[in-house]
This record gives sequence, structure tokens and C-alpha cells, in this order.
Amino acid sequence: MSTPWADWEHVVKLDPDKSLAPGETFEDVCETGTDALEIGGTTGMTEEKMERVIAACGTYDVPVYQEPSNPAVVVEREELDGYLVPTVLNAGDPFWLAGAHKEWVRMDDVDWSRTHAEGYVVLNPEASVAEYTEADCDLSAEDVAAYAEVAEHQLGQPVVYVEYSGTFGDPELVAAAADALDESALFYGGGVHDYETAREMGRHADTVVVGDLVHDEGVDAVRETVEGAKEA
Ligand code: 1GP
Repeated sequence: MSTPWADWEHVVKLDPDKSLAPGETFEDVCETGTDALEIGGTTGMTEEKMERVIAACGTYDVPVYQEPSNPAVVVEREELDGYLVPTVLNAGDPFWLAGAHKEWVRMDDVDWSRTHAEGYVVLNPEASVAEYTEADCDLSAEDVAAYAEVAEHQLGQPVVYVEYSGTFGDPELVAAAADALDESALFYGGGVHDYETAREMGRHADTVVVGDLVHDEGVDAVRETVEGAKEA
């Protein structure tokens, strides 16, 4: 199995429903030193918005992956290196475990050779992804570790994603997930906003994902997080 994320220490997640910081371009984002771009967002997504961002990012020397939040926004474009497709392990609504995926397979001719599963554990109850999926965020470190083990060994998912979108998470829970994994990679995302926060989570996670910061603060702040993740 190919594992393109094996060397990723830092990823920028671009939300096509949000704009970049004033005066900045996608080229600037690609020059921060980040290892890959994930294009995805939970709300307000359309195929057109996805296509616009993917087309704009695809001309630089950074891999571009789509992370679709629902089957209707999956796009096929030559600029894409592949798809990172979430399942939400602690979703209250099973649609987000396999239902959305079933609809996708019915609609599209899925290119499985470029499609990789991410097992999400959603932990910020205030985040729209938590509301959307009715996630049970009231989890202990042991719960998170157990979900990580299920993702790897029961479901065969090559990536486990501890998701605190919008807030900085509990490093102990991230460490517990890391300890539970053998081969699968651990992504962490949520509230990473400077060198220290990136370094802290980078000590536990294989890959640190930065989202809002690129839209709210811009590329100088993102560059600091790249350094933090890489020096962890
Ligand atoms: C969101 O995990 C990512 O899916 C990043 O979170 O926007 O809080 O950086 P932030």
C-alpha cells in the first residue's frame, strides 16, 4: 500500500469556503514549507469552490489531496494527488461511518488506488464537524486509544486523525492515540497557531495539520508552525 504521508510532518488544510489572508496567494501558502495540502471543509462546500482551490494549488510543488466532507463535493481533477476520505469513528449518526461512503461509491467510479481512509476521532463538541456528525466527544484518553486501535486493526485504516478543529486539544489524548498505533499514521489537527503548539503536538502526532490559521493569520504564522512541527 502506498503511504504518501510517510514523510509529512506538517499539512495545511485549506477550506474552500474561506478566503486567504489579505494580499496572500496560494503560491505563498505552498512556499511555507508545508509538506502537503488537504482541501476540505465541513460547511458551505460546493464542487465549484473545491475546483477553484484545487486548480489554483495544483501548479506548485506541494502534493494536493482532497478531503471531501460529503460525496457531492468530490471532484476529479488532474492536479489532485489523491483523496483522503474521513470516517468519523465516534459519530452518533452512522451515515458518517459508512453511509456517505456507500452513496459516493454508488455515484462515482472511485479510483481506489488514489483513495486513502482516515479514521477521525472528533473531540471538540463546539466544532461544526462534531455537530454535523453528532459526535460523542466526551472521551477519555483510553477511549481515544481504543478508537485508534480499532481504526488500525479492525478497520485497516492507514491514517488516524485526532480532530480538535477550532481549539487546541489535550496532548495526553494525542499521546494515548500515538501509543496505541503500530503502523497507521497519526494526524493531529486543532488550534495549532504558533511554534510551540505545533511542536507540542508534533511530539506525539506524525503529522500536524493547520487549518484556520492560514485563513485568519496568514503564511508567516503558518511558517512558524512548520518549524515547530519539524523540530518536534
Ligand atoms: C481542521 O484539524 C483541522 O479540520 C485544523 O484545525 O482549523 O483549528 O487549525 P484548525
